[in-house]
Amino acid sequence: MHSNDAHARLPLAQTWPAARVARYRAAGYWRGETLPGLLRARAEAHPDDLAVIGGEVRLTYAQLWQYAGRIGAGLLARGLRPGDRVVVQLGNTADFIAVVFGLFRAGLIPVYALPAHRFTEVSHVLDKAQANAYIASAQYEGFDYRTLARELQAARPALQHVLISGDGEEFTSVASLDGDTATLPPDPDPQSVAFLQLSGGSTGLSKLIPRTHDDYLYSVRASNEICAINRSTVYMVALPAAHNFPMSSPGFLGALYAGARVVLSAGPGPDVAFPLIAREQVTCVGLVPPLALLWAQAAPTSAHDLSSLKVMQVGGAKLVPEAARRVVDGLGCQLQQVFGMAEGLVNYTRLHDAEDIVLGTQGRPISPDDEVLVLDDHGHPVAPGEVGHLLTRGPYTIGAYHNDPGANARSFTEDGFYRTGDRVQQLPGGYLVVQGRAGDHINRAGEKISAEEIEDHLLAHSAVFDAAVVSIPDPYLGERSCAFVIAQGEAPTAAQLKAWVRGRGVAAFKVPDQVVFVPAFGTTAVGKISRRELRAQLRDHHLQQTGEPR
Ligand code: OOB
Repeated sequence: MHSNDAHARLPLAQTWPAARVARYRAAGYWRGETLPGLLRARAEAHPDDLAVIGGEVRLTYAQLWQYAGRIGAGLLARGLRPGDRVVVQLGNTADFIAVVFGLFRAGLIPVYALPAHRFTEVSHVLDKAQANAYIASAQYEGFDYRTLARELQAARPALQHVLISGDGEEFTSVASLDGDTATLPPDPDPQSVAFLQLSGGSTGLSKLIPRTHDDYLYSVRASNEICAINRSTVYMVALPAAHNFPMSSPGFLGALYAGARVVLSAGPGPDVAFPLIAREQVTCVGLVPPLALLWAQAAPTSAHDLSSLKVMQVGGAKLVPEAARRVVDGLGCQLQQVFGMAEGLVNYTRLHDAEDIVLGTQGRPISPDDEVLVLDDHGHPVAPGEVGHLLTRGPYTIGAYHNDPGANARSFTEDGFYRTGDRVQQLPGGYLVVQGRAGDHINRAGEKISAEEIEDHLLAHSAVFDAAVVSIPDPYLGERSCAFVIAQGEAPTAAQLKAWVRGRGVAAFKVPDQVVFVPAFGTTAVGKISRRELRAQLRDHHLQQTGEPR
Protein backbone atom coordinates (compact mmCIF):
# COMPACT_ATOMS: atom_id res chain seq x y z
CA MET A 1 0.00 0.00 0.00
CA HIS A 2 2.80 2.38 0.94
CA SER A 3 4.65 2.13 -2.33
CA ASN A 4 5.51 5.80 -2.09
CA ASP A 5 6.78 5.46 1.43
CA ALA A 6 10.40 6.53 1.83
CA HIS A 7 11.27 3.13 3.29
CA ALA A 8 9.86 1.18 0.38
CA ARG A 9 11.40 3.44 -2.21
CA LEU A 10 14.48 2.31 -4.05
CA PRO A 11 17.40 4.52 -3.08
CA LEU A 12 18.93 6.75 -5.72
CA ALA A 13 22.61 6.05 -6.03
CA GLN A 14 25.48 7.44 -7.99
CA THR A 15 26.82 4.72 -10.26
CA TRP A 16 30.62 5.10 -10.37
CA PRO A 17 32.97 2.72 -8.50
CA ALA A 18 35.04 4.19 -5.67
CA ALA A 19 38.37 4.13 -7.53
CA ARG A 20 36.97 6.22 -10.36
CA VAL A 21 35.24 8.59 -7.96
CA ALA A 22 38.60 9.23 -6.34
CA ARG A 23 40.23 9.73 -9.73
CA TYR A 24 37.63 12.20 -10.99
CA ARG A 25 37.83 14.20 -7.79
CA ALA A 26 41.63 14.24 -7.85
CA ALA A 27 41.59 15.38 -11.49
CA GLY A 28 39.40 18.33 -10.51
CA TYR A 29 36.41 17.23 -12.58
CA TRP A 30 34.16 16.70 -9.59
CA ARG A 31 34.53 19.80 -7.52
CA GLY A 32 31.77 19.55 -4.97
CA GLU A 33 29.50 22.04 -6.71
CA THR A 34 25.74 21.62 -6.54
CA LEU A 35 22.89 22.94 -8.66
CA PRO A 36 21.31 25.00 -5.86
CA GLY A 37 24.77 26.19 -4.83
CA LEU A 38 25.54 27.46 -8.32
CA LEU A 39 22.35 29.52 -8.54
CA ARG A 40 22.87 30.95 -5.06
CA ALA A 41 26.39 32.03 -5.96
CA ARG A 42 25.24 33.77 -9.15
CA ALA A 43 22.31 35.41 -7.37
CA GLU A 44 24.72 36.78 -4.77
CA ALA A 45 27.29 37.91 -7.30
CA HIS A 46 24.96 39.46 -9.91
CA PRO A 47 21.50 39.78 -8.33
CA ASP A 48 20.17 42.28 -10.86
CA ASP A 49 21.39 40.64 -14.06
CA LEU A 50 18.67 39.08 -16.17
CA ALA A 51 18.72 35.30 -15.86
CA VAL A 52 15.61 33.98 -17.60
CA ILE A 53 13.30 35.32 -20.27
CA GLY A 54 10.23 33.26 -21.14
CA GLY A 55 7.23 34.81 -22.86
CA GLU A 56 6.51 38.04 -21.00
CA VAL A 57 8.29 36.85 -17.86
CA ARG A 58 11.74 38.29 -17.16
CA LEU A 59 13.53 37.16 -14.01
CA THR A 60 16.79 38.48 -12.62
CA TYR A 61 19.12 36.10 -10.80
CA ALA A 62 17.83 37.40 -7.45
CA GLN A 63 14.21 36.95 -8.55
CA LEU A 64 14.85 33.46 -9.92
CA TRP A 65 16.56 32.47 -6.66
CA GLN A 66 13.69 33.83 -4.57
CA TYR A 67 10.95 32.36 -6.75
CA ALA A 68 12.69 28.96 -6.71
CA GLY A 69 12.89 29.21 -2.93
CA ARG A 70 9.16 29.93 -2.64
CA ILE A 71 8.39 26.96 -4.87
CA GLY A 72 10.69 24.62 -2.95
CA ALA A 73 9.49 25.74 0.47
CA GLY A 74 5.88 25.66 -0.74
CA LEU A 75 6.24 22.05 -1.85
CA LEU A 76 7.73 21.03 1.51
CA ALA A 77 4.88 22.88 3.25
CA ARG A 78 2.44 20.77 1.26
CA GLY A 79 3.95 17.59 2.61
CA LEU A 80 6.65 16.62 0.12
CA ARG A 81 9.84 15.42 1.73
CA PRO A 82 13.43 15.77 0.53
CA GLY A 83 14.25 12.77 -1.65
CA ASP A 84 10.73 12.61 -3.12
CA ARG A 85 10.67 12.29 -6.88
CA VAL A 86 8.63 14.74 -8.87
CA VAL A 87 7.74 14.21 -12.52
CA VAL A 88 8.11 17.54 -14.30
CA GLN A 89 6.30 18.07 -17.61
CA LEU A 90 6.59 21.73 -18.44
CA GLY A 91 6.82 23.62 -21.69
CA ASN A 92 9.52 26.14 -22.50
CA THR A 93 8.50 28.78 -19.97
CA ALA A 94 10.31 30.59 -17.16
CA ASP A 95 8.48 28.26 -14.77
CA PHE A 96 10.47 25.31 -16.12
CA ILE A 97 13.68 26.75 -14.75
CA ALA A 98 12.14 28.16 -11.56
CA VAL A 99 10.46 24.82 -10.78
CA VAL A 100 13.55 22.68 -11.29
CA PHE A 101 15.64 25.00 -9.13
CA GLY A 102 12.82 25.03 -6.58
CA LEU A 103 13.03 21.25 -6.50
CA PHE A 104 16.83 21.33 -6.21
CA ARG A 105 16.60 23.81 -3.33
CA ALA A 106 14.13 21.55 -1.51
CA GLY A 107 16.17 18.38 -2.08
CA LEU A 108 13.38 17.05 -4.30
CA ILE A 109 14.32 15.04 -7.39
CA PRO A 110 12.99 16.18 -10.77
CA VAL A 111 12.18 13.45 -13.26
CA TYR A 112 12.02 15.00 -16.72
CA ALA A 113 9.12 14.06 -18.99
CA LEU A 114 8.86 15.63 -22.44
CA PRO A 115 5.86 17.84 -23.24
CA ALA A 116 5.02 15.38 -26.05
CA HIS A 117 4.58 12.50 -23.61
CA ARG A 118 1.09 11.28 -22.82
CA PHE A 119 -0.59 8.98 -20.31
CA THR A 120 1.38 5.84 -21.18
CA GLU A 121 4.79 7.45 -20.94
CA VAL A 122 4.08 9.67 -17.93
CA SER A 123 2.52 6.86 -15.90
CA HIS A 124 5.49 4.62 -16.74
CA VAL A 125 7.88 7.29 -15.53
CA LEU A 126 5.84 7.91 -12.36
CA ASP A 127 5.97 4.20 -11.55
CA LYS A 128 9.59 3.63 -12.45
CA ALA A 129 10.77 6.63 -10.41
CA GLN A 130 8.30 5.92 -7.58
CA ALA A 131 7.26 9.54 -7.81
CA ASN A 132 4.53 10.99 -5.63
CA ALA A 133 4.20 14.35 -7.36
CA TYR A 134 3.61 15.72 -10.85
CA ILE A 135 4.13 19.29 -12.03
CA ALA A 136 2.84 20.22 -15.48
CA SER A 137 1.94 23.21 -17.61
CA ALA A 138 -1.81 23.98 -17.69
CA GLN A 139 -1.66 23.95 -21.46
CA TYR A 140 1.15 23.77 -23.95
CA GLU A 141 1.13 23.42 -27.72
CA GLY A 142 -2.62 22.93 -27.69
CA PHE A 143 -2.68 20.14 -25.10
CA ASP A 144 -4.33 20.40 -21.69
CA TYR A 145 -2.15 18.71 -19.05
CA ARG A 146 -4.79 19.16 -16.35
CA THR A 147 -6.87 16.52 -18.14
CA LEU A 148 -3.84 14.24 -18.18
CA ALA A 149 -3.23 14.98 -14.48
CA ARG A 150 -6.79 13.90 -13.66
CA GLU A 151 -6.33 10.64 -15.57
CA LEU A 152 -3.01 10.00 -13.85
CA GLN A 153 -4.46 10.64 -10.40
CA ALA A 154 -7.39 8.35 -11.06
CA ALA A 155 -5.04 5.56 -12.15
CA ARG A 156 -2.20 6.13 -9.68
CA PRO A 157 -3.13 6.45 -5.99
CA ALA A 158 0.58 6.99 -5.19
CA LEU A 159 0.40 10.30 -7.04
CA GLN A 160 -0.44 12.52 -4.09
CA HIS A 161 0.53 15.95 -5.37
CA VAL A 162 -0.32 17.67 -8.63
CA LEU A 163 0.83 21.22 -9.31
CA ILE A 164 0.11 23.25 -12.39
CA SER A 165 2.01 26.08 -14.02
CA GLY A 166 -0.68 28.51 -15.16
CA ASP A 167 -4.37 28.24 -14.28
CA GLY A 168 -4.51 25.21 -12.01
CA GLU A 169 -8.32 24.85 -11.94
CA GLU A 170 -8.85 22.44 -9.01
CA PHE A 171 -5.07 21.91 -8.66
CA THR A 172 -2.63 24.14 -6.82
CA SER A 173 -0.82 26.52 -9.13
CA VAL A 174 2.96 26.85 -9.04
CA ALA A 175 2.69 30.63 -8.70
CA SER A 176 0.63 30.28 -5.52
CA LEU A 177 3.20 28.11 -3.76
CA ASP A 178 4.73 29.72 -0.74
CA GLY A 179 6.56 28.65 2.35
CA ASP A 180 9.24 29.63 4.79
CA THR A 181 12.61 29.32 3.04
CA ALA A 182 14.11 28.58 6.47
CA THR A 183 12.52 25.12 6.12
CA LEU A 184 14.67 24.37 3.06
CA PRO A 185 17.36 21.77 3.71
CA PRO A 186 21.07 22.52 3.41
CA ASP A 187 22.65 22.01 -0.01
CA PRO A 188 22.75 18.37 -1.04
CA ASP A 189 25.76 16.08 -1.16
CA PRO A 190 27.45 16.93 -4.50
CA GLN A 191 27.75 13.23 -5.27
CA SER A 192 24.07 12.56 -4.71
CA VAL A 193 21.62 12.13 -7.57
CA ALA A 194 20.23 15.53 -8.59
CA PHE A 195 17.57 14.37 -11.05
CA LEU A 196 16.46 11.53 -13.28
CA GLN A 197 16.72 12.08 -17.02
CA LEU A 198 14.92 9.82 -19.51
CA SER A 199 16.76 7.62 -22.00
CA GLY A 200 15.86 7.66 -25.65
CA GLY A 201 15.13 3.97 -25.19
CA SER A 202 15.71 1.30 -27.84
CA THR A 203 13.87 -1.44 -26.01
CA GLY A 204 10.46 -0.63 -24.65
CA LEU A 205 9.77 2.41 -22.53
CA SER A 206 12.28 4.96 -21.28
CA LYS A 207 14.86 4.07 -18.70
CA LEU A 208 15.80 6.47 -15.92
CA ILE A 209 19.24 8.05 -15.86
CA PRO A 210 20.52 9.12 -12.44
CA ARG A 211 22.81 12.13 -12.81
CA THR A 212 24.64 13.67 -9.87
CA HIS A 213 25.39 17.32 -9.14
CA ASP A 214 29.12 16.72 -9.47
CA ASP A 215 29.07 14.76 -12.72
CA TYR A 216 26.50 16.93 -14.48
CA LEU A 217 28.10 20.20 -13.47
CA TYR A 218 31.44 18.96 -14.70
CA SER A 219 29.93 18.36 -18.14
CA VAL A 220 28.27 21.79 -18.01
CA ARG A 221 31.40 23.64 -16.93
CA ALA A 222 33.56 21.91 -19.54
CA SER A 223 30.88 22.50 -22.21
CA ASN A 224 30.95 26.20 -21.39
CA GLU A 225 34.65 26.30 -22.05
CA ILE A 226 34.34 24.42 -25.34
CA CYS A 227 31.39 26.53 -26.49
CA ALA A 228 32.88 29.84 -25.27
CA ILE A 229 29.91 30.63 -23.04
CA ASN A 230 30.44 33.67 -20.83
CA ARG A 231 28.45 36.33 -19.02
CA SER A 232 27.57 38.11 -22.25
CA THR A 233 26.10 34.97 -23.86
CA VAL A 234 22.38 34.94 -24.62
CA TYR A 235 21.42 31.29 -24.94
CA MET A 236 18.14 30.27 -26.56
CA VAL A 237 16.29 27.10 -25.56
CA ALA A 238 14.43 26.20 -28.75
CA LEU A 239 14.14 22.41 -28.31
CA PRO A 240 12.12 21.12 -25.34
CA ALA A 241 14.01 22.27 -22.22
CA ALA A 242 13.78 18.77 -20.71
CA HIS A 243 16.12 17.40 -23.39
CA ASN A 244 19.69 16.90 -22.26
CA PHE A 245 20.98 18.95 -25.22
CA PRO A 246 19.34 22.33 -24.43
CA MET A 247 19.68 21.61 -20.71
CA SER A 248 23.39 21.01 -20.43
CA SER A 249 25.28 21.01 -23.73
CA PRO A 250 25.90 23.79 -22.67
CA GLY A 251 22.21 24.51 -22.46
CA PHE A 252 20.36 26.68 -20.00
CA LEU A 253 22.45 25.31 -17.15
CA GLY A 254 25.61 26.37 -18.94
CA ALA A 255 24.19 29.85 -19.41
CA LEU A 256 23.19 30.10 -15.74
CA TYR A 257 26.55 28.69 -14.68
CA ALA A 258 28.22 31.52 -16.60
CA GLY A 259 25.86 34.14 -15.18
CA ALA A 260 24.49 34.66 -18.69
CA ARG A 261 20.94 34.99 -20.01
CA VAL A 262 18.52 32.22 -21.00
CA VAL A 263 15.78 32.90 -23.52
CA LEU A 264 13.09 30.22 -23.79
CA SER A 265 11.36 29.94 -27.13
CA ALA A 266 7.83 28.56 -26.98
CA GLY A 267 8.38 26.84 -30.31
CA PRO A 268 11.39 25.75 -32.37
CA GLY A 269 10.27 27.16 -35.73
CA PRO A 270 11.57 30.37 -37.34
CA ASP A 271 8.17 32.06 -36.88
CA VAL A 272 8.52 32.05 -33.10
CA ALA A 273 12.28 31.96 -32.68
CA PHE A 274 13.45 34.58 -35.20
CA PRO A 275 11.63 37.59 -33.67
CA LEU A 276 12.90 36.48 -30.28
CA ILE A 277 16.50 36.24 -31.50
CA ALA A 278 16.27 39.78 -32.83
CA ARG A 279 14.55 41.16 -29.71
CA GLU A 280 16.82 39.49 -27.15
CA GLN A 281 20.05 39.47 -29.19
CA VAL A 282 20.46 35.71 -28.88
CA THR A 283 24.04 34.52 -29.46
CA CYS A 284 23.80 30.72 -29.26
CA VAL A 285 21.16 28.06 -29.90
CA GLY A 286 21.03 24.27 -30.23
CA LEU A 287 18.82 22.54 -32.79
CA VAL A 288 18.19 19.13 -34.35
CA PRO A 289 19.15 18.82 -38.05
CA PRO A 290 15.69 19.26 -39.64
CA LEU A 291 15.12 22.47 -37.70
CA ALA A 292 18.59 23.77 -38.45
CA LEU A 293 17.86 23.25 -42.15
CA LEU A 294 14.51 24.99 -41.83
CA TRP A 295 16.18 27.95 -40.12
CA ALA A 296 18.92 28.06 -42.77
CA GLN A 297 16.28 28.11 -45.48
CA ALA A 298 14.22 30.85 -43.83
CA ALA A 299 17.07 33.09 -42.63
CA PRO A 300 18.19 34.74 -45.90
CA THR A 301 14.74 36.23 -46.57
CA SER A 302 13.73 36.84 -42.96
CA ALA A 303 12.70 40.35 -41.95
CA HIS A 304 14.31 39.77 -38.55
CA ASP A 305 17.87 40.73 -37.74
CA LEU A 306 19.67 37.52 -36.83
CA SER A 307 23.14 39.02 -36.80
CA SER A 308 23.55 38.52 -33.03
CA LEU A 309 23.62 34.74 -33.55
CA LYS A 310 27.23 33.59 -33.36
CA VAL A 311 26.99 29.82 -32.87
CA MET A 312 24.44 27.36 -34.16
CA GLN A 313 24.81 23.98 -32.52
CA VAL A 314 23.31 20.98 -34.27
CA GLY A 315 22.87 17.57 -32.68
CA GLY A 316 20.51 14.84 -31.58
CA ALA A 317 20.65 13.15 -34.99
CA LYS A 318 23.14 12.95 -37.83
CA LEU A 319 23.85 16.08 -39.82
CA VAL A 320 25.30 14.95 -43.13
CA PRO A 321 28.07 17.12 -44.64
CA GLU A 322 25.87 18.55 -47.43
CA ALA A 323 23.28 19.60 -44.88
CA ALA A 324 26.00 21.04 -42.66
CA ARG A 325 27.16 23.16 -45.58
CA ARG A 326 23.61 24.44 -46.12
CA VAL A 327 23.33 25.38 -42.45
CA VAL A 328 26.58 27.36 -42.60
CA ASP A 329 25.66 29.09 -45.85
CA GLY A 330 22.09 29.89 -44.84
CA LEU A 331 22.81 31.26 -41.39
CA GLY A 332 26.25 32.72 -41.87
CA CYS A 333 27.25 31.87 -38.32
CA GLN A 334 29.55 29.31 -36.81
CA LEU A 335 28.36 25.70 -36.84
CA GLN A 336 29.09 23.34 -33.99
CA GLN A 337 28.14 19.67 -34.22
CA VAL A 338 27.06 18.01 -30.98
CA PHE A 339 26.80 14.25 -30.58
CA GLY A 340 25.59 13.45 -27.11
CA MET A 341 23.41 11.19 -25.05
CA ALA A 342 21.46 11.64 -21.85
CA GLU A 343 23.48 8.77 -20.34
CA GLY A 344 26.55 11.00 -20.45
CA LEU A 345 29.16 11.27 -23.22
CA VAL A 346 28.96 14.46 -25.28
CA ASN A 347 31.16 15.21 -28.29
CA TYR A 348 31.60 18.62 -29.83
CA THR A 349 33.40 19.97 -32.84
CA ARG A 350 35.55 22.78 -31.46
CA LEU A 351 34.94 26.38 -32.47
CA HIS A 352 38.43 26.68 -34.00
CA ASP A 353 38.34 23.32 -35.85
CA ALA A 354 39.05 23.18 -39.57
CA GLU A 355 36.03 23.25 -41.85
CA ASP A 356 36.25 19.60 -42.91
CA ILE A 357 36.07 18.56 -39.25
CA VAL A 358 33.13 20.86 -38.49
CA LEU A 359 31.18 19.76 -41.57
CA GLY A 360 32.21 16.14 -41.65
CA THR A 361 32.40 14.87 -38.06
CA GLN A 362 30.24 14.81 -34.95
CA GLY A 363 33.06 16.11 -32.79
CA ARG A 364 35.23 14.64 -30.08
CA PRO A 365 34.56 13.99 -26.38
CA ILE A 366 34.44 16.73 -23.77
CA SER A 367 36.90 15.17 -21.37
CA PRO A 368 40.42 13.77 -21.63
CA ASP A 369 39.06 11.07 -19.31
CA ASP A 370 36.17 10.06 -21.57
CA GLU A 371 37.17 6.53 -22.53
CA VAL A 372 35.97 5.54 -25.99
CA LEU A 373 36.02 2.03 -27.44
CA VAL A 374 35.11 1.16 -31.01
CA LEU A 375 34.49 -2.58 -31.16
CA ASP A 376 33.51 -5.16 -33.76
CA ASP A 377 30.59 -7.58 -33.33
CA HIS A 378 32.81 -9.89 -31.26
CA GLY A 379 33.90 -7.22 -28.84
CA HIS A 380 37.37 -6.67 -30.32
CA PRO A 381 38.72 -3.23 -31.17
CA VAL A 382 38.36 -2.44 -34.86
CA ALA A 383 41.34 -1.24 -36.91
CA PRO A 384 41.83 2.54 -36.69
CA GLY A 385 39.29 4.35 -38.85
CA GLU A 386 37.02 1.31 -39.25
CA VAL A 387 33.35 1.42 -38.27
CA GLY A 388 32.37 -0.29 -35.02
CA HIS A 389 30.17 -0.16 -31.94
CA LEU A 390 30.78 2.78 -29.64
CA LEU A 391 31.20 2.04 -25.94
CA THR A 392 32.17 4.64 -23.38
CA ARG A 393 32.78 5.38 -19.74
CA GLY A 394 33.98 8.49 -18.03
CA PRO A 395 33.47 11.22 -15.44
CA TYR A 396 29.93 12.11 -16.51
CA THR A 397 28.66 8.86 -18.06
CA ILE A 398 26.47 6.73 -15.81
CA GLY A 399 27.37 3.14 -14.91
CA ALA A 400 23.76 1.94 -14.53
CA TYR A 401 20.15 2.97 -15.04
CA HIS A 402 17.94 3.42 -11.99
CA ASN A 403 15.81 0.46 -11.01
CA ASP A 404 16.41 -1.60 -14.16
CA PRO A 405 18.54 -4.76 -13.77
CA GLY A 406 17.48 -6.13 -17.16
CA ALA A 407 18.45 -3.00 -19.06
CA ASN A 408 21.67 -2.70 -17.07
CA ALA A 409 22.76 -6.19 -18.04
CA ARG A 410 22.22 -5.33 -21.72
CA SER A 411 23.51 -1.78 -21.75
CA PHE A 412 26.65 -1.89 -19.60
CA THR A 413 29.72 -4.13 -19.68
CA GLU A 414 31.08 -5.66 -16.52
CA ASP A 415 33.80 -3.04 -16.32
CA GLY A 416 31.27 -0.26 -16.54
CA PHE A 417 31.28 0.78 -20.21
CA TYR A 418 27.99 2.03 -21.61
CA ARG A 419 27.03 0.39 -24.90
CA THR A 420 25.72 3.41 -26.76
CA GLY A 421 24.14 1.43 -29.59
CA ASP A 422 25.76 3.83 -32.04
CA ARG A 423 28.06 2.74 -34.85
CA VAL A 424 30.93 5.12 -35.32
CA GLN A 425 34.23 5.67 -37.00
CA GLN A 426 37.03 7.23 -34.99
CA LEU A 427 39.35 9.60 -36.86
CA PRO A 428 42.78 10.84 -35.79
CA GLY A 429 42.41 13.29 -32.92
CA GLY A 430 39.50 11.30 -31.53
CA TYR A 431 36.86 12.82 -33.80
CA LEU A 432 33.85 10.58 -34.27
CA VAL A 433 31.71 10.14 -37.36
CA VAL A 434 28.35 8.55 -36.57
CA GLN A 435 27.52 5.86 -39.13
CA GLY A 436 24.19 4.66 -37.80
CA ARG A 437 22.81 2.58 -35.00
CA ALA A 438 23.00 -1.06 -34.21
CA GLY A 439 19.91 -0.91 -32.06
CA ASP A 440 16.27 -1.08 -33.03
CA HIS A 441 15.23 2.45 -32.63
CA ILE A 442 14.16 5.19 -34.94
CA ASN A 443 15.78 8.60 -34.59
CA ARG A 444 12.97 10.77 -35.92
CA ALA A 445 14.34 14.30 -36.09
CA GLY A 446 16.18 13.72 -32.82
CA GLU A 447 13.21 12.07 -31.08
CA LYS A 448 14.12 8.48 -30.27
CA ILE A 449 11.42 5.84 -30.82
CA SER A 450 11.71 2.25 -29.67
CA ALA A 451 10.56 -0.17 -32.39
CA GLU A 452 9.55 -2.68 -29.75
CA GLU A 453 7.39 -0.21 -27.87
CA ILE A 454 5.38 0.64 -30.98
CA GLU A 455 5.13 -2.99 -32.05
CA ASP A 456 3.60 -3.76 -28.67
CA HIS A 457 0.95 -1.08 -29.19
CA LEU A 458 0.14 -2.41 -32.66
CA LEU A 459 -0.05 -6.00 -31.40
CA ALA A 460 -2.64 -4.92 -28.86
CA HIS A 461 -5.03 -4.33 -31.81
CA SER A 462 -7.22 -7.39 -32.44
CA ALA A 463 -6.79 -7.16 -36.23
CA VAL A 464 -2.99 -7.18 -36.04
CA PHE A 465 -1.44 -10.63 -36.28
CA ASP A 466 2.13 -9.37 -36.24
CA ALA A 467 3.97 -6.05 -36.61
CA ALA A 468 7.54 -4.91 -37.16
CA VAL A 469 8.52 -1.25 -36.94
CA VAL A 470 11.62 -0.02 -38.77
CA SER A 471 13.35 3.22 -39.64
CA ILE A 472 13.33 4.48 -43.22
CA PRO A 473 15.74 7.20 -44.34
CA ASP A 474 13.82 10.44 -44.78
CA PRO A 475 15.07 13.55 -46.53
CA TYR A 476 13.48 15.86 -43.99
CA LEU A 477 13.28 13.96 -40.69
CA GLY A 478 16.51 12.01 -41.13
CA GLU A 479 14.54 8.87 -40.33
CA ARG A 480 10.84 8.15 -40.29
CA SER A 481 9.01 5.18 -38.84
CA CYS A 482 7.40 2.50 -40.96
CA ALA A 483 5.25 -0.28 -39.51
CA PHE A 484 4.99 -3.53 -41.45
CA VAL A 485 1.77 -5.20 -40.41
CA ILE A 486 0.28 -8.64 -41.01
CA ALA A 487 -3.44 -8.17 -40.55
CA GLN A 488 -5.93 -10.79 -39.42
CA GLY A 489 -9.71 -10.91 -39.55
CA GLU A 490 -11.26 -7.73 -40.81
CA ALA A 491 -8.26 -5.77 -42.12
CA PRO A 492 -7.86 -2.30 -40.64
CA THR A 493 -6.73 0.70 -42.70
CA ALA A 494 -3.41 2.45 -42.15
CA ALA A 495 -5.25 5.48 -40.79
CA GLN A 496 -7.12 3.32 -38.29
CA LEU A 497 -3.91 1.78 -37.02
CA LYS A 498 -2.27 5.18 -36.64
CA ALA A 499 -5.30 6.43 -34.71
CA TRP A 500 -5.13 3.28 -32.60
CA VAL A 501 -1.52 3.91 -31.60
CA ARG A 502 -2.35 7.54 -30.85
CA GLY A 503 -5.31 6.41 -28.78
CA ARG A 504 -3.00 4.30 -26.62
CA GLY A 505 -1.85 7.51 -24.96
CA VAL A 506 1.59 7.92 -26.46
CA ALA A 507 3.55 10.91 -27.79
CA ALA A 508 2.45 11.92 -31.28
CA PHE A 509 5.98 11.49 -32.65
CA LYS A 510 5.69 7.75 -31.97
CA VAL A 511 2.72 7.20 -34.29
CA PRO A 512 4.08 5.33 -37.34
CA ASP A 513 4.60 7.69 -40.26
CA GLN A 514 3.83 4.89 -42.66
CA VAL A 515 1.97 1.57 -42.41
CA VAL A 516 2.65 -1.15 -44.97
CA PHE A 517 0.47 -4.26 -44.97
CA VAL A 518 2.29 -7.46 -45.89
CA PRO A 519 0.97 -11.03 -46.14
CA ALA A 520 3.90 -12.56 -44.22
CA PHE A 521 7.33 -11.81 -42.76
CA GLY A 522 10.71 -13.28 -43.41
CA THR A 523 9.90 -15.39 -46.45
CA THR A 524 13.59 -15.91 -47.12
CA ALA A 525 14.43 -16.86 -43.56
CA VAL A 526 14.98 -20.43 -42.59
CA GLY A 527 13.94 -21.21 -39.07
CA LYS A 528 13.69 -18.58 -36.40
CA ILE A 529 15.33 -15.23 -36.93
CA SER A 530 15.68 -12.43 -34.41
CA ARG A 531 13.37 -9.43 -34.41
CA ARG A 532 16.38 -7.35 -35.28
CA GLU A 533 17.20 -9.38 -38.38
CA LEU A 534 13.57 -9.43 -39.36
CA ARG A 535 13.33 -5.65 -39.15
CA ALA A 536 16.51 -5.28 -41.21
CA GLN A 537 15.18 -7.65 -43.88
CA LEU A 538 11.84 -5.89 -44.14
CA ARG A 539 13.52 -2.54 -44.36
CA ASP A 540 15.98 -3.59 -47.05
CA HIS A 541 13.30 -5.31 -49.10
CA HIS A 542 11.05 -2.27 -48.88
CA LEU A 543 13.81 0.13 -49.90
CA GLN A 544 14.72 -2.10 -52.82
CA GLN A 545 11.12 -2.18 -54.00
CA THR A 546 10.51 1.53 -53.68
CA GLY A 547 13.94 2.42 -55.03
CA GLU A 548 14.51 4.81 -52.11
CA PRO A 549 18.07 5.62 -51.11
CA ARG A 550 19.41 3.87 -48.03
C1 OOB B 1 20.86 13.49 -27.44
O1 OOB B 1 20.57 12.65 -26.42
P1 OOB B 1 19.51 11.45 -26.44
O2 OOB B 1 19.71 10.72 -25.17
O3 OOB B 1 18.17 11.97 -26.77
O4 OOB B 1 19.92 10.51 -27.67
C2 OOB B 1 21.20 9.94 -27.79
C3 OOB B 1 21.37 9.30 -29.14
C4 OOB B 1 22.78 8.89 -29.46
O5 OOB B 1 23.09 7.66 -28.88
C5 OOB B 1 22.73 8.87 -30.97
O6 OOB B 1 22.12 7.70 -31.42
C6 OOB B 1 21.85 10.02 -31.31
O7 OOB B 1 21.03 10.24 -30.18
N1 OOB B 1 22.59 11.25 -31.58
C7 OOB B 1 23.23 11.52 -32.75
C8 OOB B 1 23.79 12.82 -32.60
N2 OOB B 1 23.47 13.29 -31.36
C9 OOB B 1 22.74 12.31 -30.78
N3 OOB B 1 23.40 10.79 -33.86
C10 OOB B 1 24.12 11.35 -34.86
N4 OOB B 1 24.68 12.59 -34.80
C11 OOB B 1 24.55 13.36 -33.69
N5 OOB B 1 25.09 14.59 -33.63
O8 OOB B 1 20.36 13.37 -28.55
C12 OOB B 1 21.83 14.58 -27.13
C13 OOB B 1 22.26 14.78 -25.83
C14 OOB B 1 23.16 15.79 -25.55
C15 OOB B 1 23.61 16.60 -26.57
C16 OOB B 1 23.18 16.41 -27.86
C17 OOB B 1 22.28 15.39 -28.15
